[in-house]
Amino acid sequence: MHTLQQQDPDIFSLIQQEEFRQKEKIRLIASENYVSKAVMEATGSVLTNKYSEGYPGKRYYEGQQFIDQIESLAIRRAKDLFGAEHINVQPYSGSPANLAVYLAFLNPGDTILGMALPHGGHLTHGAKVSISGKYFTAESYSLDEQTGLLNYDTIREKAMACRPKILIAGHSAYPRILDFLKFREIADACGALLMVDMAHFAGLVAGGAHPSPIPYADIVTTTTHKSLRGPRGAMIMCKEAHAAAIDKAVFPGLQGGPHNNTTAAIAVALKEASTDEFKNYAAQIVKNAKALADTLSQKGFNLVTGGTDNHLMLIDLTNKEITGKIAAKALDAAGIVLNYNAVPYDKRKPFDPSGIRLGTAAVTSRGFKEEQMVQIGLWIDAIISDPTNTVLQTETAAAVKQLCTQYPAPGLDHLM
Ligand code: DSN
Repeated sequence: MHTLQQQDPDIFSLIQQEEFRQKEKIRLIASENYVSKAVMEATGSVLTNKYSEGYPGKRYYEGQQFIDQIESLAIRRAKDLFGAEHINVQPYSGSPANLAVYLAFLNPGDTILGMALPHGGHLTHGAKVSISGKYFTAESYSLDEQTGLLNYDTIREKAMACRPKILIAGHSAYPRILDFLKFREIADACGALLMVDMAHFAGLVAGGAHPSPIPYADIVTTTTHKSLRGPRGAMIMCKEAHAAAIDKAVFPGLQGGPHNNTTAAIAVALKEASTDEFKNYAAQIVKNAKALADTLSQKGFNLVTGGTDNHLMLIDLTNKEITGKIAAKALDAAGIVLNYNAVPYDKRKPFDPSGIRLGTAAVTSRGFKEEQMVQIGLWIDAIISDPTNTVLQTETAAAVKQLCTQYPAPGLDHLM
């Protein structure tokens, strides 16, 4: 980035500091990852200069000779990988993707039913503060208070009572595998479309480490930058019968020109996700999550649902007599980055909740395995047991940095 360094040293310096932060810290934010250098190069390419409203072969501006091929390739690779009938790769990110689905099938005031935000759902699944909760009649289902698990009987009861037009499955903080067949049966019983938001676990689906929702759902949305390890973007997959409605909702319904640089980077990420190496990666994410979950359980941490089947875990810190925010800030100072998070039936407020959320997609990208997960679990325990010990935090941060040096993060090998 020599040109940037000369032209705008302020921004150059901040980007460089962020590069070192990502290189030297253990990043456990469940929605984050490290993309490859190839994905980054496509993201930073001249494709950012081009407008191309419309779809391949049917654009509103000329000069699409290469853009059409790039978008078609991204679509073909996504279809091959996920087996969906129709795929739109243009949504700017996960929230616009979900909104496009609502625009395609709902009128203002229509009912949607999704997982409650404090129980692990996403803002766009009908949270009152989001457009999805303001423009539509948003109903929600909760987790079982005893087990922290989805209870499909209560979801069915709720669905039959409120008769949503769209039933949403998917989450930002649920550590277990979803039963897509059960969701399908509930959607059929209440006459709803089934939408699955697989943003968090799309990489696991791609790598065969999580069941695919594609055979069951009418529509599947996903971001491309979480476990799928692509650029910040999104895709909508659907049955052919819904293709026209989805495409029209994305453009011209919700968006203007697609971000072609992102589309190209999605295509690159999809190529990477089609390899055996990625299958191993996806399997390792799950193994790493289990190893970390086991270590933390042994140290007396209260994992919501008792463990994990996917890439993430949610910990209720109430028994440790520390809030999620204090724990997250102490860990950050120790070089371990995660987010504080509400837990089901949390008695505290969302901005100062009782839990923390951890995910293993990013650390697995840098080659960490079970052994490193055990070490991370021990560090987390030590820091949370003594959250005001700044000496311990500084020492741990140095040890974290030392460990990270042995496992170079993808895309950051140019740093000394
Ligand atoms: N912000 C994302 C997450 O952290 O789960 C969801 O969009």
